[in-house]
Amino acid sequence: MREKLLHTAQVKALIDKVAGFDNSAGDHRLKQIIARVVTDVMRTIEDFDVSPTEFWAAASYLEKVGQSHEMGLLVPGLGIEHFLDLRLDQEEREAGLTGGTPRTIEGPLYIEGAPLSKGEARLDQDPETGEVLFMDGQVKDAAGNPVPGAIVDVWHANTAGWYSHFDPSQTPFNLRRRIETDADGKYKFRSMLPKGYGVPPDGPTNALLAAIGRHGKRPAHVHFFVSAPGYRKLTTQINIDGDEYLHDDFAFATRDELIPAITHHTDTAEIHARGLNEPFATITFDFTLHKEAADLPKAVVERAHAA
Ligand code: MBD
Ligand code: FE
Repeated sequence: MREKLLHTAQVKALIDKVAGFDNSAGDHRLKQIIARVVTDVMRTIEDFDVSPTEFWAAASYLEKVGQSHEMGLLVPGLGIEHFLDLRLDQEEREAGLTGGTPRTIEGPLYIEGAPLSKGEARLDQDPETGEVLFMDGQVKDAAGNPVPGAIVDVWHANTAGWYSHFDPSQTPFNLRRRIETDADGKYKFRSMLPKGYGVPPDGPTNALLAAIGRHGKRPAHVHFFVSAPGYRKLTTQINIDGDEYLHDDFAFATRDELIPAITHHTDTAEIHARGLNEPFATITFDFTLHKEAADLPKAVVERAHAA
């Protein structure tokens, strides 16, 4: 068998220099991480006999992911954003924190600064054909007490599966709102049932997924940040039950506790009572927040947002 170059003194010395271990400047933890990542890349090259041509194809692939602003798609598509959630869950469990509404990934399509209103909001401001959705619920603490003054920051796709800001055909902040819970911790909104999302078919994320026999589809979902002073910020989503991709999400965000019952109302009197002429849907979903405490991992994830 051919000798593994990675095990030679020559390559070990190379990696030490690459990571800056031969100097005392810089950050030690970063040096360790760089050494690990570079070693793992070299190991992959060696174990799979990756040719230089193949390696440069991978390098230019990553360049294209960046140029296409698709890092936010590749990361969830490779399961890494979900893995980061699993690690936070694990750290919380180890600190004795259990229960509450499960977190799930933020995804790449949040925009800061959506219009803020008290108690209720209407999210759809652009004309759409589809099913009207009324969603309501309560923000509670772990003991079941209401949390008034919580901010429910909600965003979702339109009936074609596109998000405002990223889709130039929508007006700013369409389907994006912040709702402050009322004295009973309650929120409610009217919107349009979203359609599932698919990564751009001609983009680099889809190219990789297709090359490994996968798709880039997400089931229809609604995103939330729920926050209140003294509580841990919750990043989560609910799924629209019945979607064909419910348990086949390319971003691995579906969690059993995040699939609320959806009721489709077809009764004419009910429809008219809502001021509508077509059947509509309702979802009730409560959010349970944990109190902030020492020795817990940071619940707020800092990341760059489009603006
Ligand atoms: C989305 O709407 C989304 O939520 C994720 C995680 C990835 C791509 C599009
Ligand atoms: Fe999304």
